[in-house]
Amino acid sequence: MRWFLVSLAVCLAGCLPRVPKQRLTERARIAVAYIVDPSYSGKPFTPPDALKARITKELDERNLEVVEVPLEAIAAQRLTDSRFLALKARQLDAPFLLLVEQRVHFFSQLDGRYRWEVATTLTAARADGARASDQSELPVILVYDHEKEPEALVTASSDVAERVGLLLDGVMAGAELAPEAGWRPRAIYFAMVDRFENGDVTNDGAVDPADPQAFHGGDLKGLIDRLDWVRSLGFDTVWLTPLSAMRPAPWNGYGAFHGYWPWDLAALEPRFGDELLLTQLRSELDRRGMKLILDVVLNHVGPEAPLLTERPAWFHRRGGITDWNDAEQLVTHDVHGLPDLATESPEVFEHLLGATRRWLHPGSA
Ligand SMILES: [Ca+2]
Ligand SMILES: [Ca+2]
Repeated sequence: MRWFLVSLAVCLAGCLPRVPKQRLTERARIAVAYIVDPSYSGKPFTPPDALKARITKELDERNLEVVEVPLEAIAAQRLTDSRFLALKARQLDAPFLLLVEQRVHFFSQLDGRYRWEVATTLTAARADGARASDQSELPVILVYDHEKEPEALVTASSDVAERVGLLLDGVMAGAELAPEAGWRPRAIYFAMVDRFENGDVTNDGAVDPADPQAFHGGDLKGLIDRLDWVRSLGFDTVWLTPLSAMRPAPWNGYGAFHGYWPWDLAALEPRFGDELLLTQLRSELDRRGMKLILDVVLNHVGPEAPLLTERPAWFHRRGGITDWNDAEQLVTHDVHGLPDLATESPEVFEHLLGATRRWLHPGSA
């Protein structure tokens, strides 16, 4: 999952407007609200003063004076949109608004050092104008075991503050921002391919619709046949369960039909059709102005997948997760017995990236 988030951050960073650094001729107020959401459990909190001070400096350089809105004003809201509206409702004649939402994840331990990630969503606007936003995932390396979320936030503060500056430059210059102008799904239809529609019985293999753990025969042809119906419900985007070749048989009594037990990440599941059909699905969606989201499993392989014997060193092999409050176990141990890939290994990373890129251009070598 990680490389996907990184590529998302890179994309959105690229979307930040390229405008010169701005400075107001007359000092103006900016209402700022901060919130750090807990990664596992607990209540939202505010970031350390050092991070706030770094952002205040960045805004001050643009002649913006920070008026901080207390956490309580937005803490009851869970979504960016509603938090921003709550901030707007509280702003005191400030012509500019800024919402800073963060989340800190423990990622892994590397050579005695601790790797964290600081995820930040920034939303800014003139009080009377359109919103602009920026999302980033910043990796942070900490040295000591006792260093936790606050230290990770402080370490990331310069990068976060610089992104605040760039975002505000765009808002102050009135630049049209790509993320707002770009595509956003209106509604996403999530289809479990094996269970959605059997459009071609010749690819079924062994199926038993009476057995909830067996394959039921759904495929890409069935999806294509039903696209008009999906669109008629108001959906403009289809999200499919993983299409890669999957474990062919149940395991411990549980069926493999869902696709989250990959067998060969780069190959299309033959029960679903072939790559020509996937390309056809893509063009049929295009024709209807719809988008496709593919689901790719990067954390593990299916039980007893060929990769386990082909590349034994690519797996953590630390046993199952026994403590769901242990952040390191959550990342490096087997979830429900699924062999956990050592995604921090460059070789594994390249394998996952290469296999995933294949899905962007089906039919290519
Ligand atoms: Ca079928
Ligand atoms: Ca893992």
